[in-house]
Amino acid sequence: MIKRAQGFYDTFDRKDGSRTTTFCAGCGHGIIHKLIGEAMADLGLQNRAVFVSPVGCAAFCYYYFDCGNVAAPHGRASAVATGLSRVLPDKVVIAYQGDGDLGAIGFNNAFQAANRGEHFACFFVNNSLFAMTGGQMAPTTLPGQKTTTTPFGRDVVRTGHPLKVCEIFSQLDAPVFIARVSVADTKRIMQAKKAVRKALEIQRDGKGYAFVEFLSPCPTNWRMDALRAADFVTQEMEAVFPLGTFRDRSAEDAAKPVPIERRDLRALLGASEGGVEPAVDPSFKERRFKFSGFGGQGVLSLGLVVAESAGQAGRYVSWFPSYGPEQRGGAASASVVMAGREIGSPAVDEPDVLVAMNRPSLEKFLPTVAKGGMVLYEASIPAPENVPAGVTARAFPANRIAADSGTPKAANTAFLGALMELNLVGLPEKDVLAALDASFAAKPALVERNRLVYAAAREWARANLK
Ligand SMILES: Cc1ncc(C[n+]2csc(CCOP(=O)(O)OP(=O)(O)O)c2C)c(N)n1
Ligand code: SF4
Repeated sequence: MIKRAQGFYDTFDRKDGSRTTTFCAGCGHGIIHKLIGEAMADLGLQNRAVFVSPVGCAAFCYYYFDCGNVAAPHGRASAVATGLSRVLPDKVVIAYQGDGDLGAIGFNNAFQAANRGEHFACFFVNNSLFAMTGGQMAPTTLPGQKTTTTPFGRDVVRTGHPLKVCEIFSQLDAPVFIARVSVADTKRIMQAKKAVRKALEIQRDGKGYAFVEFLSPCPTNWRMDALRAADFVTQEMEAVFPLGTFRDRSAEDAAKPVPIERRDLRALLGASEGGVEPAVDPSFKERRFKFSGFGGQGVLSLGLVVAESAGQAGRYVSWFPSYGPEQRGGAASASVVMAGREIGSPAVDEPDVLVAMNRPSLEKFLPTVAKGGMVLYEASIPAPENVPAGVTARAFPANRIAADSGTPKAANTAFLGALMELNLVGLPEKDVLAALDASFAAKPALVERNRLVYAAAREWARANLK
């Protein structure tokens, strides 16, 4: 009886309720999955393994492999594996990619990861075409091979020659192991099994990058039965893609450190010098702000001042800017979240407080404001007609106050004064003013001028908005 590989789940329960595998009869993916599952379990790596699925016929690896699983966008499994292995250096990371996925859309990031010698095993399944999408030509399609996009056979003059990934990667210094194997028959599967184990042992031992290419049948898109497809691999594919071990330094190489030094995030962000550690405070209600306008109005800086103040006050805080490629003149916004515990996402889809410094941003973000929320908009913008129920919208003449105070460009600081007067920031004024002053560290002449704008704005808000 054929046994289920140890590294697999007991049953392959799919979202639609079915339990069959996703592969056609005679497909190489199932065999390759089994080799990886067995090796992962035999080497005792299941609890350490994180598997990165590609897009393609093997997109559903996470239905089969009983280990950590992540799905990558098309062509990006090597990039995702790079990130995972760098932040989780104790894990064994496995990227699995088809020849369309790795050889076409994802070639550069796979190549660069190999060149950097990232710490993961890359299993590359070459079935000579894009199978999942119906059998189009891939970079690996053989000369003369018929596919749905080369119905008269691949013409190398028009479409290039088959991409020999093992040979190309062999030009790189960093990879520890590079091999091409086949799953067309039992003898070859046994060779493939050894290569899979070697690649995973290299990960277990922290030695670096390992790459295994599998020549793999796709009877469905080749329009062949399983036996003829296996023959096509051994006779046609092997003639173009010779099997063999292109590099094996696994015995000589020692374990290497992951390529990045691990650093504390706060230190990386420069918060360690004189910074305040955020404190968990369940009583602090999370506040979400959106500061919006066009580039040049200082909306990003306004968000940054509020975020810095929150940091100084010991809150958890995130600042998330968004602006167009032109930076100046285009739409710009900054999302700020402040909380009494770690923040899950810096995105603010439903702000509690919206500051809108121009009309397009008021029109764009007004409908998103949370019930009970407050909108402050520049008073020269026509009053909005569709203020959502439960939301308060107040006009505030920030431009005029800034101009009357002698610094027309400081309308953003005027908004800060109004927010403080209306108690919408929820932070001690000393922290807010310290952050405001610090934002002009490079232009000290502006410190006092912005203080004037801030004070005038508070006064106006006290008299007119309360
Ligand atoms: C960004 C993006 N572009 C295109 C596609 C469509 N697409 C899905 S699978 C695939 C090719 C998969 O071929 P391959 O990597 O060789 O895997 P196989 O299906 O042969 O196992 C393509 C182009 C997609 N899902 N995402
Ligand atoms: S289409 Fe080809 S690669 Fe995809 S599951 Fe079927 S046989 Fe396998």
